[in-house]
Amino acid sequence: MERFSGNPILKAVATHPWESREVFNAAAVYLNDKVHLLYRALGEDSISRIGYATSKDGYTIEERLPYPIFKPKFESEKDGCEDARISIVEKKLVMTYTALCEYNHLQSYQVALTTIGLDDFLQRKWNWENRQLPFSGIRNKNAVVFPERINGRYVMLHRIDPDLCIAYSDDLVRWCDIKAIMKPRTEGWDNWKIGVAGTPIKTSEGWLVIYHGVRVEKLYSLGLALLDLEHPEKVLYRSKTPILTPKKDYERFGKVPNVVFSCGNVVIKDKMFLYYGGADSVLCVASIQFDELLSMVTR
Ligand code: BMA
Repeated sequence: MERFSGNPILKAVATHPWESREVFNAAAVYLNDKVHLLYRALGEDSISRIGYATSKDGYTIEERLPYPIFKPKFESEKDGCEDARISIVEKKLVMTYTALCEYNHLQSYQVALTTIGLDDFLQRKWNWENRQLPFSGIRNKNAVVFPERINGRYVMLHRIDPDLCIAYSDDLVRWCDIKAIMKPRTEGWDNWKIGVAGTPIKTSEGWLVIYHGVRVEKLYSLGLALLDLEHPEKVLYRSKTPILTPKKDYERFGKVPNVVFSCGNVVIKDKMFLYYGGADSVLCVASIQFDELLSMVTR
């Protein structure tokens, strides 16, 4: 992966109380010739909200809204809406995120899901609908919905510690057939826990999935997997080495050191753009020719 020389592309804004401390981990979607980024923002009150920025070329931020476009509404997410991921599914945007709620300093988190119409999204009418907890009471996070139904059902990847899991639904409301499809390996870059990064990308060879792997020393890297097109539980390939691992100062030093963590990727023409948080403090981008990426999983 080639890091953008202008990284980080987004930093906290001291004069915006809701995003004055850290801005990182962004969902990304390419629509109407623009990358739309929905990033995690932390401010004075330590509550995560979602901010919004756009880029035409994938690297340069051309616009950034001064207010959050999504914030906690229910008790179950009162301490933060973290790590949005977005997919376009049947003319709707489906956003998954981590709902955080703390009781007596004990963190409880779970997957949450909401949708918004494409027109509303593009017109910046932030009418988020159907906000819900797909696995109410189950401690999990890192969820993303596939951009199309597979064998008639919606499919979601998510993480029940420490595995990358799958779930299916007929209506985006009730989810079933939950199972782990990838587990941490005993050695290497993903030996503690793993979770999906952004939306799976459909290719002729299978679903290309970028995922994060954590080493027991708390080093977060990103790697690749390929899932079967018709049976996404079947893992066809998994990288032995990461495609991105913390090296630059903005990845090694920050609120949580040694972290590259991604919630979003887009393909523009022949390039894949990977948006990632550096050390849970700033938002960065790296890119690669799509052919090259594909050749890594089909070699
Ligand atoms: C995960 C999430 C991410 C974060 C990562 C590294 O569990 O909380 O938002 O980037 O840990 O700290």
